[in-house]
Amino acid sequence: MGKRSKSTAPGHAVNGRRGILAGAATGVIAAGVLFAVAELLSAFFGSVSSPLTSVGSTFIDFTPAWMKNFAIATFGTNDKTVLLLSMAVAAVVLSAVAGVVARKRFAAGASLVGAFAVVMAACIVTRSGATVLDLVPLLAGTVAGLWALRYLTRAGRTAATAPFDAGNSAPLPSRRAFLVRSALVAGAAVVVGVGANVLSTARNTARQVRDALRLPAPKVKARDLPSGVQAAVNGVTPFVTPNADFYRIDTALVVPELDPSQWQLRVHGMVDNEFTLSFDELLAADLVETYVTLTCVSNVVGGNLAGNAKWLGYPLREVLARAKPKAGADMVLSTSSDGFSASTPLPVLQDNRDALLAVGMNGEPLPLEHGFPVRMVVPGLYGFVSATKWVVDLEVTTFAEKAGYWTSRGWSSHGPIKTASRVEVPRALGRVPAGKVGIGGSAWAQQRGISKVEIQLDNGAWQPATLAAEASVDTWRQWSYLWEGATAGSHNVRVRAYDTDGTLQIEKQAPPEPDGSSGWHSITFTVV
Ligand SMILES: Nc1nc2c(c(=O)[nH]1)N[C@H]1C(S)=C(S)[C@@H](COP(=O)(O)O)O[C@H]1N2
Ligand SMILES: [Mo]
Repeated sequence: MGKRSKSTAPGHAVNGRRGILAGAATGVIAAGVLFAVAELLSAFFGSVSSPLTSVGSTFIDFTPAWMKNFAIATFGTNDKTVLLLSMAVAAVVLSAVAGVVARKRFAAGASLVGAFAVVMAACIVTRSGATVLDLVPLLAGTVAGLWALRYLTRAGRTAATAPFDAGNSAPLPSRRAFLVRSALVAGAAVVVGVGANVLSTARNTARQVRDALRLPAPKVKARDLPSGVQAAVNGVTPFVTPNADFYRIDTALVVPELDPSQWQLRVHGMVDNEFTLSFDELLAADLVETYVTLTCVSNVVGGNLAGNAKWLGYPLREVLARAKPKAGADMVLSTSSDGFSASTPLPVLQDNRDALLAVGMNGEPLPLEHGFPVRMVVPGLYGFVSATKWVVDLEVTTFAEKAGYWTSRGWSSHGPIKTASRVEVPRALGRVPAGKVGIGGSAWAQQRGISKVEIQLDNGAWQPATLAAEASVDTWRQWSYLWEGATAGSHNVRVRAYDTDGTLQIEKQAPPEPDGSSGWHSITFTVV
């Protein structure tokens, strides 16, 4: 440092602290150009052609189970935001390195960018449904990024080799030129990036078609909810979860945008009669409406990865009856447009439960995030083995032959829902006034139903809670308990449920992996 004024060879100045900063900025701006151009073009080629989307999705697919569990446990349904932020940090660091290297040896820096592009290309072409054409946006982006890298690296070198003006802190013309050029290129990247965003929103025909779609009336309407399904305690979860509040769990970094007029369901595999179903055919069939509580296997004890909705759809039993499964088949592998898959036991889809190819949720077409235009809903099974959103393919096969997405990542192949119960009021660590304290929550044992819920106050005797009305064995059931003489201080409440077979919910604490958490939920609150 401080030797800059003596340096004559450009190499020295190029490596100074300022040089590194300028190189890093050059690299980051060039990456911005690369991604902005690629995103703009990907609005025309489809979302797999977006390097950001495909790299992120590939990362999600290769995330080890423990990391996925950690992400969901720590960030819940914000896990994708955290992934995007981490990717942004990684992109900034890698592009800064490329920029610094390019400043010293342009060919080396450019090769680094090329190497990153090759990795991104590999992520793109290996996505489900991708073709070589999907490489066009990345290719164009890389050319633009390399141009920006060269343009700014040259400007930066000229600035660095200009004589250092020790007495004057104002930038010399060549330094100012570098700053101006950097700002111009960065500004252009931002404008193109924003344009890409606007364009892809405008071109989202799926959303427009969805908003204009009117679903047919069901052939079999859902039974009216009995009065009293909602427990008489303020603050208990709404019995029917509004679509906007319904938990969302999936591997899709970008929500698939399927146009119903292009949608087809291919039914094939070990069947006598393969066929494809169009969306119009599906809507013309005899649709059924039913309330089902969906539950995620990643839900921890007391967690909120569960929701209850009124679904409208076509019974999968009918789809399979038409396909005529061959003897020996024991599983249906359902696959989404973005390559997720779930293994559902064949008998479950053939018995008389309301397993649906769903098109409606709470009286509306499915929201895009919940699988528009068609998803599966299967009462009694966790979502990861049954609830495929954006479903496009049903293959009748065997568990011996095929495995679903999460099964090949350390989770179980079958996923019956375990009996669960939770305290929702009072809130954990909440404060409530002394006197009468309302306690309440939800319990579920889909397909079996809840027959009894008990609570335990401050490790005392287990006491029966009051059960709210039951809508069906496939929906959650609320419970409440009025604690009359609550005294000031810290208290603890535990809950446990029995299904209609009389089987008590498992007491042993277990984490979600591999087949769902277990344990009795317990919270602490303060009476003031
Ligand atoms: N295409 C697709 N479908 C999917 C998933 C997914 O990652 N991709 N996740 C499943 C899981 S693990 C669950 S719990 C449910 C969640 O459905 P929801 O997001 O509508 O609540 O969707 C299932 N269907
Ligand atoms: Mo899940």
